[in-house]
Amino acid sequence: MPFLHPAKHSFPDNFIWGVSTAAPQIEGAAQADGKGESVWDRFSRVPGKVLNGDTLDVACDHYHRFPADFALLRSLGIRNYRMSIAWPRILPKGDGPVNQAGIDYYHRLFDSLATNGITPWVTMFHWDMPQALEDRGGWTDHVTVDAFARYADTIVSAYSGKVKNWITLNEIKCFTLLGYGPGAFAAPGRPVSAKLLNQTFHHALLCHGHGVRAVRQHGGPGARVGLTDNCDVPIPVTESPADIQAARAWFVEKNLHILDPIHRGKYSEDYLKRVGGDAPTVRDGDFELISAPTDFLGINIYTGYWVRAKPGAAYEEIDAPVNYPRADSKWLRLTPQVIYWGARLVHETYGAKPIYVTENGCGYDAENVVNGEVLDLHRRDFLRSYLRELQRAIDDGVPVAGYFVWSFLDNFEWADGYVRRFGIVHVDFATQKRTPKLSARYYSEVIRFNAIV
Ligand code: PNW
Repeated sequence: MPFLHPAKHSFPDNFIWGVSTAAPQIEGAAQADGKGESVWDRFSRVPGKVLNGDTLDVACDHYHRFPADFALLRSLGIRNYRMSIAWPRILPKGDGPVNQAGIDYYHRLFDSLATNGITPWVTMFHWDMPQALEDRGGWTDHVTVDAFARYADTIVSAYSGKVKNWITLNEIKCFTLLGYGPGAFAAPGRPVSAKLLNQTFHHALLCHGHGVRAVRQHGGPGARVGLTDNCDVPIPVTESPADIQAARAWFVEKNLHILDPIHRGKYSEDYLKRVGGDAPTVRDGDFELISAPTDFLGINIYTGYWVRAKPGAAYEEIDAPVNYPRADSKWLRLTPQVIYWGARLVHETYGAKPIYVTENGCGYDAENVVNGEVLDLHRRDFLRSYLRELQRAIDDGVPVAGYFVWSFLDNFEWADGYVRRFGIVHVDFATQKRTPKLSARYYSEVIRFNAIV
C-alpha cells in the first residue's frame, strides 16, 4: 500500500496559513517615541488586576526586535501575519495631533515584512484604547466613534501602499463586556449600566463601519476589509437535525446583537425585546454605516458550548462537567468541533464569506525549554484536532479561506499576564530569547504540505 498521506488531508489551493499577534501584547516600548498611555497601561497598574502585577512595558520587546522576529517567521515558512496597530502610538490622545514617530515605526515594520515575503493582515483596534479617550467616556461615549473615524482614515491613508488586508476591530464582545460589564476583568475596568453597556456595543459597531468606510475611501486598489468577531459557538450534542436546530437557535440568540446589525442593517426584534428600555440610542444613518458590505468575516475560535434539543424549548445548554478536558486557561475547553460549527453557523445564518479563522490556539503555563526544546505535544494535538474539524467544514462546502494560529509568540495574556503561554514560539521574558516549540515545527510542516500532517 503506497504511502498516500498527506495529500489525503490537503487544504484548497491558495489557502491562507498564518499566525496572529496584537500590538499591546507583544510590542512593549510602552512609553517610547511619543506613544500615549493606553487603558491597559493604566489598568495593569491597578493592584490585583493582572496576575503578578505584570505590565505591558516590555512584553516581547517586539518594538525593537521585529526584524529578527520576522526573519524567524520566514524561516518557519509562515507567509501571513496578523498584527495590530497601537492607536496610542498614532494618536497619543486618541484624537488631536498625529505622532509622526508612530507612523514611521509601522512603515519600517511593514517594510521588514515585505523584505521577508510576509503579507500583513492588520487589525485597527485590538483593545488598547488611548487612556485620554477613556477619560472622556471611552466606549460609552460617541466621542470615541469620531476619534476612531479619524484614526482609521489616518492609518489607512498612511499604509495603503503596504497593507491590503484590514480588520476593523478585534472581538467587540470582549472589550465591551469585559471592560464595562459586571466583573470588569479587562481595561478600563469600569462597570456601567445595562443601557450604557448596550451603547458600547453600538459605538463599537459604528467604529467597525468607519473602518470599512476608511478602507473604501483610502485603501487603494485591491484593499479588503472585514471584522474579527468572537461569536459564541454551540456544539450540538448529536449531529441529528433536532440538536442542530437547537444549536442554531442558541447561536442566533447569543450573537445577534453584533452580527445582525452588520449583516442585516438593524437590530432584530428579538434583541430589542430582550433589552427593552435599555436599547442603545441610534442616530440617523447609523445602520447604513454599520452594515456597509465587507469583503470577509474573521472569527476567533477557542471554546464551545454544548447544546441539545429540548421539548417545549428552543434548546437546552449543558454545562461542561468539572472534569471536562481544558487548557490551563480555565475558560478554554478542548472542543475541536467548535471550529466546524463556528464556521458553518456564521455562513449558514449570515451568508458570511469568505471566512478566515483569525485566531485559534491554546494557553498553558510552565512550558519550559529543556535541552533547547519545548515539547508542547499538547499544542500539537490541539492544532491537529481543530484543523481536522476545519477541514470537515471545508469538505461540507463552508467557504473558509484561511487560518491563523494564536499566537506567534508567548505574550501578555491580559489579566493572566505572562504566566499563560499561547505562543508556538517560546519567549524567555528575562532574556527575550525566542525558541520555536515543537508545535511551531509541526505547523511549518502543515503549511509546507498544505495539509494536515
Ligand atoms: C482572544 N474567553 O481573547 C484575544 O483576541 C487575544 O488577544 C487573546 O490573547 C486570546 O484570545 C487568548 O485569550 C479572548 O474568555 C479572551 O472566552 C477570552 C476569551 C476568548 C477570547
